[in-house]
Amino acid sequence: MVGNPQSMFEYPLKRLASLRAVAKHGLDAYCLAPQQRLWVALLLILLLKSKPTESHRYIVGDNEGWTYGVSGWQNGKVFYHNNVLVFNYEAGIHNVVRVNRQEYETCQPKPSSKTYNSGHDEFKLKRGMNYFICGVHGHCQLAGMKISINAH
Ligand SMILES: [Cu+2]
Repeated sequence: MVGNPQSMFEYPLKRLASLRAVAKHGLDAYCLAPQQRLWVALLLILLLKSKPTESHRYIVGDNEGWTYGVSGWQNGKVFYHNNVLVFNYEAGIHNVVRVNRQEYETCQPKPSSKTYNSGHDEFKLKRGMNYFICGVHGHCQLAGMKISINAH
C-alpha cells in the first residue's frame, strides 16, 4: 500500500528543504563538526595526492639508477604524459639517447639522435610510447640498458 497523499509529498518536500539548507549553509546543513570536516578535507587531499600527477618524477632504476639490467624497472608502474624521468648514472660510463621504436628494437640510434651524457638527465614523457637506450656500444643490446614506457 502506498501511504496517504500527505506522506507521498512529505519526503520530496523535506528533501527540497534540506537541499535549500545546503545551498544556504553549506556543510553546516550536514551537521559536520569542525573536526569531522577536517577529516573530510584530509581525505580529499589524500585522494588527490595519491593519483600520479603531471609533476610526478620517476628516478629510473630507483636507487640503482640507469645501469645494466635496468630494463623492466618500468613494469607495473603507471606513467602519465608530462611525468619526468630522471636518469642518474656515472658520466663517462653510460649515456642516454631518446630514440624511436626502430632504434629501440635494434639498439642502433641514428647518428642524428642526441646523446645525453651529463650523468643526470631529465626527460618529460610524451603521450604514447617513449623509448630510451644507452648509446654505449653493447649496453643496450647485451646489458639491458633500454626502457620503453607507455604514458597515458
Ligand atoms: Cu650504458
